[in-house]
Amino acid sequence: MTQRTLVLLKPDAVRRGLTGEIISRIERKAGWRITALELRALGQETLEQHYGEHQGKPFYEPLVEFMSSGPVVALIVEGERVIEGLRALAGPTDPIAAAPGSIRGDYGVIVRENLIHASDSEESAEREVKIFFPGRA
Ligand code: RTP
Ligand code: MG
Repeated sequence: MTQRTLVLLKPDAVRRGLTGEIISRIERKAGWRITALELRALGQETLEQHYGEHQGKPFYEPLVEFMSSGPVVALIVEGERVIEGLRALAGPTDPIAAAPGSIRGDYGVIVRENLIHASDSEESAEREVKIFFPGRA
């Protein structure tokens, strides 16, 4: 099943110089292709759209502050079962609970600063692609 997903390399990944390492893990997966890639700063409006499901939760305000603390790298990745695959490559939200070998498990400690976002369903992927790459909707 060929799918596409929206990935963000979060400001901590950019600041720490880990984007090349993370992108190369994605590129090495057989048959997956990066079809869009951009370094960009995220404004409040974009973040409200992207993380709207979390509005009102205690971690929402610090999350938005963190996500606007520096540029992110936004990507579209396409390929076989890429939505589930990228969530597996990233690991669980809490990096301490993430297995070594996953991106969050190898590089993260803090729940908020967990390096990478990847869409969690086909519906989320289509919604998020529209937010970050409206020309590709
Ligand atoms: P994401 O949306 O960024 O791909 O991450 P996720 O699905 O694994 O986690 P989600 O529940 O959607 O949470 C979104 C992001 O909010 C931050 N977070 N902080 N308790 C906390 O401090 C807390 N919980 C979540 C993380 O950056 C998480 O990835
Ligand atoms: Mg999420």
